[in-house]
Amino acid sequence: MSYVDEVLELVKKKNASEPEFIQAVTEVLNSLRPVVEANEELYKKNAILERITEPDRQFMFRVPWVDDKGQVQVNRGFRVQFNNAIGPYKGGLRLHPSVNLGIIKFLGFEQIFKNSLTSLPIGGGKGGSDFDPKGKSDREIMAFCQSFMTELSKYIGADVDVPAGDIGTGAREIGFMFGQYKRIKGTFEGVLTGKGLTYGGSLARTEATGYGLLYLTQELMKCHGESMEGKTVVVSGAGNVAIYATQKAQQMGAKVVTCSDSTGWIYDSEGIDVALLKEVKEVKRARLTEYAAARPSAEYHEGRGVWQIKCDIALPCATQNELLIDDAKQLVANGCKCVCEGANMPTTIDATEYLQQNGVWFVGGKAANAGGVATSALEMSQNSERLSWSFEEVDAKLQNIMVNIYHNIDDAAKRYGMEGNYVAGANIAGFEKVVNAMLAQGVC
Ligand code: NDP
Ligand code: 2IT
Repeated sequence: MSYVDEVLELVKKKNASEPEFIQAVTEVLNSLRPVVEANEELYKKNAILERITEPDRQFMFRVPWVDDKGQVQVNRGFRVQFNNAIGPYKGGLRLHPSVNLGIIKFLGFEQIFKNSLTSLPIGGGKGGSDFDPKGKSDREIMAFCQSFMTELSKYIGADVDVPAGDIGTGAREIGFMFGQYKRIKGTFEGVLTGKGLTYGGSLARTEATGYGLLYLTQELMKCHGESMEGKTVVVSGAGNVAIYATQKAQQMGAKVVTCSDSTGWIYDSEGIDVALLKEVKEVKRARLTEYAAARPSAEYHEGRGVWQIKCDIALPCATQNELLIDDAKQLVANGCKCVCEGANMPTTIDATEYLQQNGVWFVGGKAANAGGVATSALEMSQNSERLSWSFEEVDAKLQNIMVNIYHNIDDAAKRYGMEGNYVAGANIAGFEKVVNAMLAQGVC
């Protein structure tokens, strides 16, 4: 049995109740086969694959808080510190009722390779809770965030582990958590990113994941002799990533015709009105039915369905496993040329393979959505030097990072005879840097 297969078997056995984690590890290890085969003796002797698939440590803790009726509620909190070979642990905090250890581990594992691809010195981690922010008052959100940070503060720090936003965690939640960290520790430090602009946040961090996704997509199109101008784009999600992906795609001259949330989706023949979408989702925190009610060109549909709309480019920006094999078939049948992932692992393995086999240019989330965490690392740099850069300066750095990521993953795929396989290219390029650091640092 090959070393990759041995470790895959082991990971499946040891983590049998964590399907998303097994899915993420399977995708990465399968695509690393040529690199591992070229260095099999060295990697095996140093147990590189066993070490990279086992978190450095994982915390699980009780989060008690009092709701507006005076009732005590209890949630479960998580932080997985996966790998700090190239820098402090870095990765978001997800607040969603579906959160469990396996989901946080899959996200933390992916973060190792994504963070390495940014070219910045950040290791991989992730956290969150099964707390559901939907329908909660601001006071309830604050009560939860303060309790969550009371425990989390024991494990993080500006040079140790720097959390940020993810699903359900935006500027409001980061603000409450930062306040509690400061209160407990008595230090004002860049322990979280995605902070408000008045207390150490970076300009362009809010936009960074969506904008970065489009900078990479544009470079990919350009390298295939195409442009974004006049293209029809289908986006899923209606949160931070989806909103700013839509805005940047439109600035590039494309027409984005869909968005979706956890209950339904919108088809807007005139193109999504970003200002209205922001009002509905960021200000009112309401359902997409409100978007449809305010916009005559928009149709609202219950359930899922954006991938059935004809498009040139599809950008999944909601959550994991939201683009399935039948969706991939529909996209190919409709002539879609390009799929770039704004979300983490939104496309299942069989759907990914179908898209690749049918000539769709497919870039996975580790590369395509790395602009968010890259800009978080730029926020860390600004905090360290106690300065703030202009929007233009941060945005220019972000563009440069995303263009470089595209070329690095393209080159890595070519080096191993897999031209056009950007999934393999991203995993290989991300892995190479981390493995070199791990080998240099000895057994740890
Ligand atoms: P938000 O919470 O801002 O938005 C998430 C969106 O996806 C919402 O529209 C939400 O619907 C929808 N959604 C969430 N869960 C589900 C579900 N189980 N089924 C259907 N729809 C769902 O999160 P973000 O935009 O920040 O994150 C979106 C994705 O991008 C995630 O995969 C995240 O990990 C990834 N990502 C985020 C980065 C960031 O900087 N924020 C960076 C890199 C990746 P509803 O409105 O109903 O809740
Ligand atoms: O998935 C991700 O890369 C994020 N949620 C952003 C992490 C970060 O530290 O900015």
